[in-house]
Amino acid sequence: METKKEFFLECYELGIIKFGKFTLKSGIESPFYVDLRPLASDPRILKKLANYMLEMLPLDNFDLICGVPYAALPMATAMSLESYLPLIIKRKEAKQHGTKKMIEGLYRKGQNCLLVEDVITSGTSLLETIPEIENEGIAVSDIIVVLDRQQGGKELLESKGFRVHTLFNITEVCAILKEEGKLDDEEIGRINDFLSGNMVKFEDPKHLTYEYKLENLEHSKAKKLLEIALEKKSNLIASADVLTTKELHEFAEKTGPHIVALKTHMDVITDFDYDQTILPLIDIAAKHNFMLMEDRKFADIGNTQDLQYSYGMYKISNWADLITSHVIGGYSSLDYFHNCGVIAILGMSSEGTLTDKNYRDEATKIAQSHPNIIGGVAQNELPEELLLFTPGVNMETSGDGKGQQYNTPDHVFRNLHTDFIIVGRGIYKAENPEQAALSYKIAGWEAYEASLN
Ligand code: BMP
Repeated sequence: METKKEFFLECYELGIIKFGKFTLKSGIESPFYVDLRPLASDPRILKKLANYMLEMLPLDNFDLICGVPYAALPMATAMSLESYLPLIIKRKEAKQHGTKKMIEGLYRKGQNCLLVEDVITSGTSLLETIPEIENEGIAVSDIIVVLDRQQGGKELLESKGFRVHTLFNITEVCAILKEEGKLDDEEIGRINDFLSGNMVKFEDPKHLTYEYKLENLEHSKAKKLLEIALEKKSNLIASADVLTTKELHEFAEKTGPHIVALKTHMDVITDFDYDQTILPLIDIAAKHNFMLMEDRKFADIGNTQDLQYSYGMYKISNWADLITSHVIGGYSSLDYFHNCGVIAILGMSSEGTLTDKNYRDEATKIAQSHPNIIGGVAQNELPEELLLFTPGVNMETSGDGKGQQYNTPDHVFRNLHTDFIIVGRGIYKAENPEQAALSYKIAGWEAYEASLN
């Protein structure tokens, strides 16, 4: 049988609680935000929710059931269907014409109504609702609430003589999420502070400098990348998604002075030839002091990745300083990437990507613990021991019509604390790619500097 904890985790997956910094209606800043409306969009969960709540109640005491509009309306309806308790509907505003009634449905004076609420905070909205029901001659003795934010509402209503039943409270929910590794101690501390009435301090973590990372990261490829960044005052990686060796070399020559790395998809080069394509590219990289990053996105078992990395016509291990790899094959699938820095694909920039929070969290754990991994490709902030590489950067447009989603350099430095921006079409499709590379280099560096303050 499913436990209450398992049921909560199912609900949580619908995105009903978010942690971070939220400004509430009252203007107060809260470390969490609750919105239970998504529960009504999953009929299976809504039905289970109704039964969990019904099990907690002395049902014989009630003649009617009523939800506080709007979020609790579907919950009360589901409870009515499961228990055969007749439903009445409380309006938010009285009808402008006709009966001007506040309560709709069939009821008689003197009946006892169970009130259903989604979230209880201070209790004031319930205290406003109850008299409107009582004015119709209906009694209210019990209130059932899905989630108690533990901000005094339950106690206030109990002090007025109501019985308040709660399915979950925030402390219990935090304990479950902590156990599941979905909340860390710092967040729990902030929530506890908030619940005990203290103003919560949200220190906006400052972006760590390249100097700091250079000192603290150990992998030689990470260090090299940071050294180049500081030397060139650039955090730009140009993505050379061109189709011929000639275009590749020209692009590398033009952008070379402004970039820290050139990212390639060698498998799209139509005339690829190891000696013709790779050897001159290595020289260009040395001349302009940038690293070579093969965006191979490995996604297989260790043995296959080992073969793909060193054999076949691309012989990636011979020349790539950096490679990208999914971590979907698990920790040990990454063991064979020697002599390069692995950048793990943690979150993708494309619309509808399956890299949801749960995937990203698990993938990030692997990235943090694997010595071959120096950072991640992601669209969210990463732990400080990982370098963050952000593609989906373009200053001209917000998408490409094929699912790519773009942000500006300013956005990704300010909000994601990215370390390196990856720009493809913004540069190689520009009229003057060299000039465009310089513009992205300047924009990226200015955004980095601004993010430090
Ligand atoms: P563009 O700036 O032209 O959209 O190119 C982005 C580059 O980054 C492409 O080479 C793409 O394969 C890569 N990329 C991405 O866009 N999003 C991701 O999540 C991961 C990527 O590697």
